[in-house]
Amino acid sequence: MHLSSLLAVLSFGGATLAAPLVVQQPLGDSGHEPYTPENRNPYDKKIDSIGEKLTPLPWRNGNGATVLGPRNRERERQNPDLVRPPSTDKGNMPNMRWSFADSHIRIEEGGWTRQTTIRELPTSKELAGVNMRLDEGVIRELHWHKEAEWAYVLEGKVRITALDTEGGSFVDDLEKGDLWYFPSGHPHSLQGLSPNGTEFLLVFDDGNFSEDSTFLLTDWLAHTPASVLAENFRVHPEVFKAIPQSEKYIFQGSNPDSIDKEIPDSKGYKKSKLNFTHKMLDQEPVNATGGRVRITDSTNFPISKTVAAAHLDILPGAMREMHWHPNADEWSFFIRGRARVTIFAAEGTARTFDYQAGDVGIVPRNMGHFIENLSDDEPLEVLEIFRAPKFEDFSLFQWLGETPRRMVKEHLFATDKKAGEKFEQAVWDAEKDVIKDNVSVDEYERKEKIEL
Ligand SMILES: *[C@@H]1O[C@H](CO)[C@@H](O)[C@H](O)[C@H]1NC(C)=O
Ligand SMILES: *[C@@H]1O[C@H](CO)[C@@H](O)[C@H](O)[C@H]1NC(C)=O
Ligand SMILES: *[C@@H]1O[C@H](CO)[C@@H](O)[C@H](O)[C@H]1NC(C)=O
Ligand SMILES: *[C@@H]1O[C@H](CO)[C@@H](O)[C@H](O)[C@H]1NC(C)=O
Ligand SMILES: *[C@@H]1O[C@H](CO)[C@@H](O)[C@H](O)[C@H]1NC(C)=O
Ligand SMILES: CC(=O)N[C@H]1CO[C@H](CO)[C@@H](O)[C@@H]1O
Repeated sequence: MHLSSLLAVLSFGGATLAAPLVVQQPLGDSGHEPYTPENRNPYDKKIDSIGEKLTPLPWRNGNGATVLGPRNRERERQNPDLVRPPSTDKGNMPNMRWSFADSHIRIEEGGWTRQTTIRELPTSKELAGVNMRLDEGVIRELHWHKEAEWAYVLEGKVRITALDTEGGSFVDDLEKGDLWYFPSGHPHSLQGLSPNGTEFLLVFDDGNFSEDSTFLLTDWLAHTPASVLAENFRVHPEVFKAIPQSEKYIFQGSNPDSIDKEIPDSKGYKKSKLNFTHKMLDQEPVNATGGRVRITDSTNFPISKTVAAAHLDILPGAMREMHWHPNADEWSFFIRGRARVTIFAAEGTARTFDYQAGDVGIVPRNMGHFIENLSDDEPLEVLEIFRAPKFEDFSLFQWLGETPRRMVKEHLFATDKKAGEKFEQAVWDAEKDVIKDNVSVDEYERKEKIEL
């Protein structure tokens, strides 16, 4: 815990939220040759092996040895805290990291898809993720599935269509930073729009979901006798002689017209009373000293009853404070930057993982953790996603700050009264500092001439 951390108690949607971002102490002097027998790193400070172009070696405070056998230097560089874990890491913990770069890609006409499910990452139990790209005009065909679908648009523009249980129709065009949510079983379609189509992250509320086993319009019709189709639609069976013999799944379509021109003009057409979409990045952020947080759950996106999410911009030099989530496993998706995360699993067990753009991270519910910026120049952008109606977390800082001070000191500083006083002081100062520093996002943008 960095004692210079700052705490802000901010209000969001009526609930009190401890500011999850805190300013970190600068990266200490790990030396220019951190992976040598001579190097000492008593505080386990992080090392950006990618930024500093270092290949990690398992030397730690004089212990360890070189690697003689076969090596994958790229992977070692991506995982500096697996090759040389902090000395505080202990015990067994299942894997909590997966890169979409390691997922099989299904290539189709004008698009592709790849998934991270319980099969790729066994700890991905509550949620499964799919990364999909649809070029201009390309359609992910009309379909449904038993899982609810939540999505975040990563790039480009996409048109979605859906039907609700009262026969109400929904059509909307979305762009980067927008969300959609289709409740379980609701039929829908997706289409990439001009000029370059779209790419998005889909999240399903079951880790065992498979993007290959959804219910598709073409698949159903191809497996229904033509006589039944004729009876159902009251036309001659000949009408169906040219329909696809198997599923289309993803295919090139024509560019759609505006929504107004495309919706059916029949008397039976009904507009849905529900809103399946939400503009997450247009939300007013909660400003913390080290970044910004946007939380979207069923309180501000009512249809999203089973998925809650937080979008975090963590500035270079900042960290998402030590915390845990009481109501669901965390399924994180890293959009940009690099991060170090240590997960504490009780019974003296802790393990550190490193993440970068395109990675998925899991933190099982209730396990303590933090997210540190591991990059010198790039801000960190992360989505934290949960199978829950509401975003909930507990802040270690807030807990200790709001517990009687004697109690805290007797736990941590019984043998060092001076340190106990310093700790107490840090808490006081932190509360004052927050007000001074709460515009640091703007200052950062002005100074660096970048927009987050
Ligand atoms: C679309 O893609 C082309 C080719 O990759 C690129 O040159 C162009 O800038 C893109 N347009 C937009 C609006 O992103
Ligand atoms: C996942 O689904 C498959 C196919 O439906 C099933 O065989 C398997 O047992 C399921 N696995 C888990 C962990 O639920
Ligand atoms: C849905 O809600 C969003 C606000 O997040 C709004 O911008 C959008 O216009 C709404 N869409 C429809 C079709 O009502
Ligand atoms: C957060 O900061 C942005 C500018 O960076 C500002 O527009 C917004 O009003 C602030 N939000 C709050 C809740 O103070
Ligand atoms: C930031 O500071 C200003 C001025 O001190 C204050 O009015 C505002 O409420 C603060 N915003 C937050 C999100 O703490
Ligand atoms: C520990 C830390 O703060 N790491 C880096 C995050 O980004 C800042 C700003 O660029 C760097 O100075 C830090 O070294």
